[in-house]
Amino acid sequence: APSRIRSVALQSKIMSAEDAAALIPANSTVGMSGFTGSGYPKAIAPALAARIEAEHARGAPFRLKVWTGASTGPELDGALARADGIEFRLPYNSDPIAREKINKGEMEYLDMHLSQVAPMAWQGFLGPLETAVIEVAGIREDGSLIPSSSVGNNKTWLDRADQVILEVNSWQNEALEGMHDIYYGTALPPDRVPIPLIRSDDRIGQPTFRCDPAKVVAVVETHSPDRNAPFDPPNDAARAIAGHLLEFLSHEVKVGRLPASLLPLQSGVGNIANAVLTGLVDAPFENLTAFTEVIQDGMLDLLDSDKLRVASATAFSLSPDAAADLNARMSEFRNRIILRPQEISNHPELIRRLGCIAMNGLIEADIYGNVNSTHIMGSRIQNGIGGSGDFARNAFISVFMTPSTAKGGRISAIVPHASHVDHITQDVQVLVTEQGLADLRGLSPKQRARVIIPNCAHPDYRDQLQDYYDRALKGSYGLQSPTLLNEALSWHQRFVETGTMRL
Ligand code: 0RQ
Repeated sequence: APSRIRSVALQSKIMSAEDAAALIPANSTVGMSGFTGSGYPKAIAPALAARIEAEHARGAPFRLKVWTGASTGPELDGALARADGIEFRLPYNSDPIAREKINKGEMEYLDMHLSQVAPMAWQGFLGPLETAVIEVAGIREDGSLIPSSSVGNNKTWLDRADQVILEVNSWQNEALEGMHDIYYGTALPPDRVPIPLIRSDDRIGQPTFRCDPAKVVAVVETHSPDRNAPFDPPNDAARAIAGHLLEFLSHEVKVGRLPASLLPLQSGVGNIANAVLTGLVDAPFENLTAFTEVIQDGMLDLLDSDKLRVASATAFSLSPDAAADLNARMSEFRNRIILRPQEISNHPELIRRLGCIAMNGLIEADIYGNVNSTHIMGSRIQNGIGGSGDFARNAFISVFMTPSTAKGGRISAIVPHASHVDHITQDVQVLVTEQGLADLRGLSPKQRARVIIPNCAHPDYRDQLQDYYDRALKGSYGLQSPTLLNEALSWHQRFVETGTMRL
């Protein structure tokens, strides 16, 4: 008998990915595992895409509502989007083919706070969930499931779906068993109770998912790697941003506003966030903890250096090299990494109690510190808000960081008026670019503009911003947040028309 499937009852459900995909009803809702490029179903999703293409070829409608933890891999979002098999997608996407479909208006996309997906699925307004398709690292004798390299919303999909399809991936390390903490104490109001987690490394749940064996209609065996893109080595801008931020944190420790071991770190997706973690390896902080969403390469470096004591997250998000390294040394890291459901890893109650230091990337910020994390030129989705809102609003200190320009300098990341707002000024306390850092805490909008423009804007755009602000002080309807309504979005319009924001 296959060693990863220890439940005799479920061994009888083993079948091919094609046969399992055939069990998914046309035009239904599927809750898939997957968070960043880890733990998503790698055999059933492409088999499902092939089935959808065949159905479309004979003129039959077949488009699914696809729910996940966050982004997945090319075999899932890429294959299903290419087959035109997704009618509606939530809550986060970074796949280029799916992104293109969304931006062409061919796919509906609901971009949600990641902590809210599970409780909102339970509220019921998202509709029924016919099928859960979940990658696991193994099935125990009693039918309970050993989670894979991401937890995401799997607990909720398994509990809520009418039928369950399991993909048992033997590529995933067996030493993952025992690393997870699956908390079953959540309920909808009025029955909600406090979540008993006081420190990042508390374990409050169980190591496995429960799963009603009667709901399992298929078990598929795979041996396929997670797919995460490699990180770029930190460039000058990333190193400068990390430098400014580490200097700020040192200063906060010196003046007694942060303890010497800081507070639990949250670090977002992308190269800059990864570079900051790498920078922490050489910084003078010890005994760090992380209460975050994803464990990326820099987080493993920090664990390796013993600067980071423990990391709590919902998923790994590692480059292929780092994933191979982790797999080879999983038992070393086992007791220092805890993977939780995303409704716990990103829970506002816990983030506020722990006092996380949130560090996230952005698309653009305006001179008053409103942050756009999601939309290019106000209308094209990049990825989604992800967990940045969960953390930014509830953090002890909420930091946003970005290179000061994009697209070879043709776009300023600091603009007169954000073309879309994900994080309002109240949720943005520190803004960092390679030019410098703006500590916005306690500042009014006009005071914020006076530090953001000189500290954060690129020299090529600084005068242009200052000129806008000076004229807004004279021509604005009101002077709380001076705005020239007919000019506020003119930088974006200029880029759309001429390919640059420069005058
Ligand atoms: O485009 O890929 O075509 O080159 O956006 O930008 O500079 O590589 O930065 O990888 O850190 O991503 C906000 C997208 C930044 C990310 C965002 C273009 C740029 C490039 C990527 P190309 P960079 P990063 C918890 C936290 C929301 C979710 C989140 C993100 C591409 O951080 O998705 O925070 N955040 N989750 O050229 C036009 C601008 C631009 C721009 C950047 N102003 N105009 N294009 N780009 N700024 C973790 C999770 O939720 C999983």
